[in-house]
Amino acid sequence: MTAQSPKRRVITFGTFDLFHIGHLNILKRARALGTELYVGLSSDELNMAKKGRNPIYDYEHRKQILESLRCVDQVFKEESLELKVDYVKQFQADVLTMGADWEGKFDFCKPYCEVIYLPRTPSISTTELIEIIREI
Ligand code: C2G
Repeated sequence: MTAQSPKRRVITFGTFDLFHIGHLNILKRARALGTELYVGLSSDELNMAKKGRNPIYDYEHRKQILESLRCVDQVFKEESLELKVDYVKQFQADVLTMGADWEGKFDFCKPYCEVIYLPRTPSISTTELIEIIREI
């Protein structure tokens, strides 16, 4: 009977539209912080609220892509940016992690879980990809 490593639930959030290497890197880095990774995937409506546009890939499409990744254990719908603490409690997360563009923005979750900001992958973003594709 091998000793089970203690569960360490990691939670992260995002839209993950036009899935790219920056998204994959942050999810792999997030998973490496613990033993399970829960991803709060922004609803189409939340993306409209956050970014003023609908995502290119709708929620179901984005969810299927994330659920196919080995490093992701569960995907749930992120309905609002204001529900972070609720989601941390709901999934009993030990760690909340986000890319460093969110540095400091989720420190209010520190009483409930560890908060870690990870380096972003340089020079790629969904917004840039949309602009490049538009110019082609
Ligand atoms: N990311 C990254 N490197 C990039 C692009 C994105 O590390 N080149 C990270 C972001 O820092 C974020 C995650 O990938 O942690 C998802 O990015 P988005 O889909 O753009 O998510 P965002 O719009 O930041 O939504 O409640 C929080 C929001 O839902 C986060």
